[in-house]
Amino acid sequence: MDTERSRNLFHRAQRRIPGGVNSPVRAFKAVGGHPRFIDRGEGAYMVDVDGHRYVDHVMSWGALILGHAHASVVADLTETLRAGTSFGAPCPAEVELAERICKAMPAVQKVRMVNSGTEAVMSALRVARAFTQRKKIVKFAGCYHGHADMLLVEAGSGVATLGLPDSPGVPEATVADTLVARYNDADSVRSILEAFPGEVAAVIVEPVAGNMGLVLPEEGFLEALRALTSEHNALLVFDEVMTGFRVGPGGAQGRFGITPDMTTLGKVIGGGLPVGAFGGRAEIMDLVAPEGPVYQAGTLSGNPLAMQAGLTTLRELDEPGVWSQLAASSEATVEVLNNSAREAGVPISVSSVGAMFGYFLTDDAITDWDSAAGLDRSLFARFYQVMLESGVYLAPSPFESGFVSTVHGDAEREILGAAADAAFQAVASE
Ligand code: KE4
Repeated sequence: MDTERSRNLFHRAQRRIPGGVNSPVRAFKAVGGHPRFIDRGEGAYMVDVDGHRYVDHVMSWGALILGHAHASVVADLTETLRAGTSFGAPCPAEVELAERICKAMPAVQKVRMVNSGTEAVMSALRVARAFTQRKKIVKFAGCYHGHADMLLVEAGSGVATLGLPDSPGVPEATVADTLVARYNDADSVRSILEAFPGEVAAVIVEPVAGNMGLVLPEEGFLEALRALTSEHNALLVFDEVMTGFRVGPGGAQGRFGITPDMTTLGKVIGGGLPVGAFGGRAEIMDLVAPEGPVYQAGTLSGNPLAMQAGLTTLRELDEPGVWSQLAASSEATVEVLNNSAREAGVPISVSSVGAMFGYFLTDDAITDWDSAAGLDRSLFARFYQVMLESGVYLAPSPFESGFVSTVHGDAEREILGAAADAAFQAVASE
């Protein structure tokens, strides 16, 4: 596959951008070779600058649930753009999007828009600390909640991909109040809460973990977190940046019937434009300035373009049958991977939930970071490269999830199947 233009662009980029990318996981460090520079997205596809077309299962890390350049999103954004890009003042779309989010997730009585998931999480935890007047935060090894200092502790996603234990530049004092539990192990949370009575402000969790590969919550795990946090007067924060409007119309909280105290969102609610949001019970959110004393602000928060892209996306998701179609699509996608790997004799375990899916190239059960960390990274890299050469663009890390959109269909699964056959045969024959 001739990728000269991408290679040259990457060489140029590395002179002026750290690692040649604006977000580490894109650099292909975990899979070798060089990233593909993308010229355009078309529905379920991306086309790189060398003209190669790929079925895209990254979809801007989950944001593009309608696929690339969806006609309605482009049309509505174009119209919005003609009225300007940003006002630095309230606009009607912010109100409508807030109302939509609160209707979809009744646990969110009030919501504040921000510009990234990181910003949403750091803001939510500031409010949680203010509301409880406590300092400690519990997170789970392998979960990723953005790059705010206090959360760069045993994080998943790009931190895990690069094998970074944590990050230089984060003062000890900043993470001294961040405690780490084990995903799918409620006892590890109970132990922390009992060891620090009255000190834990919040337990933050990815209700479906998407940043150590896709790891589903085991039966009773989320319910146990709800009970434990209530018992200890700590807030339960669902980080739904990835799962919100991805695993179902009410997010993971709707799917699993759990009422968190706070929720963070991103990705889908911005339709591919920069966005994040944090929300929760009104009594908690009324602490946020200017209603209350907890300061949080943002120049472009709630800007008309991101709000419109999010609104149009959520409106399209209201179409009858969309969610069952999305679930069927991700189930069919992992069935293709599973069948192809089995045919080649390559171990694989697959899962899907709503419009997201995961696969691990092992028969071992992956239930937490300890089990995910042992994955064979070189096997993944070899598999990845053949998939890419065969026209399928997957997340370039075993510690990520896969995403489908409303425009992934049989034709795309045909391409996926052919690519998977080539990739699994290749790794099996080594
Ligand atoms: P951003 O700051 O990247 O918008 O969101 C941070 C974040 C927070 N919470 C969860 C559950 C997330 O998955 C993320 C970001 N997801 C990664 C993909 N695993 C973003 C991709 C990247 O870092 O380039």
